[in-house]
Amino acid sequence: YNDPRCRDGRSVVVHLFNWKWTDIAAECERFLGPKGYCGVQVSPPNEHRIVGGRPWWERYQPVSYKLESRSGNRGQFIDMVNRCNAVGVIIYVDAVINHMCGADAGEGTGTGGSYYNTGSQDFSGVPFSAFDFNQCGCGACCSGSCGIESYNDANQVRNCRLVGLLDLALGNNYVRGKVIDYMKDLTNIGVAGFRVDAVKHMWPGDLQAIYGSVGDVFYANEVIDLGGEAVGVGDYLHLGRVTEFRYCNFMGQAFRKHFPLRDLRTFGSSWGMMADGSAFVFVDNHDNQRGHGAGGDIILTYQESRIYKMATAFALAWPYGFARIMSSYDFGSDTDVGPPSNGDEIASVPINADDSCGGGWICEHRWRQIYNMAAFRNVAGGTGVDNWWDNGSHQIAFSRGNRAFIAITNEGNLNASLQTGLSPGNYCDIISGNKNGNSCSGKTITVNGDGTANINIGGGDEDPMVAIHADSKV
Ligand code: AAO
Repeated sequence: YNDPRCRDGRSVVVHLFNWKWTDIAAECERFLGPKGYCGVQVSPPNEHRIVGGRPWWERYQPVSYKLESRSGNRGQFIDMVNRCNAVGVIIYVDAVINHMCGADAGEGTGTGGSYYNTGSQDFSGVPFSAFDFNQCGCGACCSGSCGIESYNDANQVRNCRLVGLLDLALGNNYVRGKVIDYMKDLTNIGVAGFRVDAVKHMWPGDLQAIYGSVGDVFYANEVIDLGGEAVGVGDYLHLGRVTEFRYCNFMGQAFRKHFPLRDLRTFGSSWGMMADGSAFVFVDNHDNQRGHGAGGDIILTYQESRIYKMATAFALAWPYGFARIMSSYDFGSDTDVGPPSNGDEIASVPINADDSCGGGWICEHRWRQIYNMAAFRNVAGGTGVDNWWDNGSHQIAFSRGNRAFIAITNEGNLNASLQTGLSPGNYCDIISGNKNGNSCSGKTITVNGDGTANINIGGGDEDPMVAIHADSKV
């Protein structure tokens, strides 16, 4: 369950949040495959509720397991999986299996035309009825409001309604069977794994039974654990990788200078995070970039692009966890607003001549400093950290074995002769430019016969860091 199943030494996945299937298929072929990305996490592909104003979060309110969502239909989904797989890019599905739509939804029709009625708890497209949900009034859920009133009560967390969403009784064989059928349908199509939503709100035993039937694919379990609650990541470590939300906070604290970068020398499980082989890591996700879920102001996002690129470069250079890049659309300060659209239809992502995106799509994964660092992570492979250097404060440098080297300053100019671990030669700095054949559009760094190089970075540079690796030799 923990193996991400990346192909050809690839190591980084991208969350193409709310993209259409047709656009993702094209993006695999024209960009993700060529740049060496491992895969894509896609938004929930199942039929969902249609909420007025089309907020992004309507995708987290299932109405059935038909593959008919705002991102496209079943045929488009299958075509996307096939075309991405064909260029070595795998697909993970965001599986929303803890609940159906909000109890407040009433009667309606989902994106695939299925009728639902939350009063009678009927979901005709599955079908589910009231027997298939945890009921309140101290049946399964024992809280006055039917909702989760206390995160210190594991029964409430798992049996009551997360933000009012009708809570599926996953202990019930019929319900499990429907969920298993949905997930198997996806793996049969060629999906390589799942990001499983709201895992904290499901019993480990229920998930074990479901994953056991779905089979041996990749599972990234979403559990927000910053400590101090009845349910934590430790309950799920046998079920695949688990989201490490402390990582987001540490990255925010480090690059906002709440502590010196020097301290990152030991960054990893000794910081109270889970073991390297269990961790699913990211600088921000679709919730905490907009103040949903846990995090708050400490989280770094595209909206503070300079330190966001610095934190992402460190994250991709540092050998801890399996890494995901967030690819956003601009939401300004509206934390509910859905993706760029033409009416109900999600807009296609226009690509500019400089590889960036237009039309309100941010496409962090297309920022040179980020996609080149994804390649850096591939080149570094399984090597460890060597040649650590720091100035005692906010300047650091290290190599990954003899494969790759990075230096970052988050305060002042960095001018030093540093050991890079690399073989002698000229290297293209992949932060300031791209290598094209034997030329480099950015800075060139010379590694001397003894592996040292003069590193000069201005504290006020657009990107105050340099990175070179075995494949960036010019
Ligand atoms: C929408 C509306 C609701 C409405 C509902 C039903 O916004 O007003 O009641 O529909 O009609 C997303 C949106 C929701 C949306 C939902 C359904 O974020 O706003 O509700 O779709 O459309 C918890 C869960 C975690 C979850 C997170 C958002 O544990 O699993 O809430 N994330 C996933 C998805 C997310 C999605 C859902 C689940 C639902 O990624 O996009 O919701 O499918 C604590 C707990 C966390 C808890 C947070 C927030 O965190 O630890 O477990 O996350 O609270 O409730 C400090 C603490 C930290 C704490 C935090 C916040 O930082 O250290 O632990 O404060 O209190």
